[in-house]
Amino acid sequence: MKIEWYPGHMSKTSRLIAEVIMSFHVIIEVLDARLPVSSANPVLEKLRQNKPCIKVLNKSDLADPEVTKAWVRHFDKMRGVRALPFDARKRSDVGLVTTLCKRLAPNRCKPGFPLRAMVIGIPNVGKSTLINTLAGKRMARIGDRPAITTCNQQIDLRNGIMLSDTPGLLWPVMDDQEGAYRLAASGAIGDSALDYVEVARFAAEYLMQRYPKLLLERYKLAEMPETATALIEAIGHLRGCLVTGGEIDPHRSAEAFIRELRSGKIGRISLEEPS
Ligand SMILES: Nc1nc2c(ncn2[C@@H]2O[C@H](COP(=O)(O)OP(=O)(O)OP(=O)(O)O)[C@@H](O)[C@H]2O)c(=O)[nH]1
Ligand SMILES: [Mg+2]
Repeated sequence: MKIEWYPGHMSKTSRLIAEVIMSFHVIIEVLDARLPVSSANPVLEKLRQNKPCIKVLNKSDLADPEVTKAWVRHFDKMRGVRALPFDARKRSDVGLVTTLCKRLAPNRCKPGFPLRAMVIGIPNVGKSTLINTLAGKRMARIGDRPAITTCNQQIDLRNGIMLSDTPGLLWPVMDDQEGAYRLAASGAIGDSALDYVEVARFAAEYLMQRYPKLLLERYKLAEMPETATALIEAIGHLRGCLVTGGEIDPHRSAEAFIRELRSGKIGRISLEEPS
């Protein structure tokens, strides 16, 4: 099944961002640390042009730490880009973002000259969480499913910085379907646009190759099943995902596996690495 998800509010958001982006001084692009390339929106990259940009590698608490280090080295080679591994829920991490914003727009943050920063990124990546942590209180609605924020919201941090929260944005045509499957595995795509069995098979194949030990430990397997389908069946059996008659329910098994992957229960996993 081809994955494509572009609900109506996204095309409206895309137009709105295009209209106002030039009035911002810094762009804070929130990426998923587990898939920093697949979670980078090519439309936003184009709209941003040469605006100073902080790439926040969020949810790094769920990603493989060695791979995240390699991504930071990769991004820091790019001109005008600073990458920060991040956990947006942690207050201790957020000071770095404000310091970096001020460094990137040194003539702002003065009385009458607020620094305007726009927080952009794909759905469910943690934009509103980052804003709430920066503000020190719950200003933006958050939730563990995509498309929680559906319109722009301005938040005054009261330290000379004005932030704009934006709805998660994907792009109309997803040519890179491997990337789309990574996005689906991470939780950025709405349930209506994906087949859990296929996404679970895709993720299982990758994990069997790259993180076999974590799978064997989590599911207490003596040896790795030969195929991704057999692995998901074994997980379904273990989690009691059965239909009447005692057969394994493939859909519930796939969902159970994806839920555990997304929440980090299998371990710290990155779904892509710098080539
Ligand atoms: N483990 C982990 N979870 C996070 C982190 N940041 C955010 N989350 C969780 O990710 C989920 C989505 O967070 P939101 O802040 O609503 O994401 P968003 O990017 O604003 O999503 P949309 O408004 O739908 O585009 C919530 O359940 C957060 O608690 C993080 O750094 N680590
Ligand atoms: Mg949001």
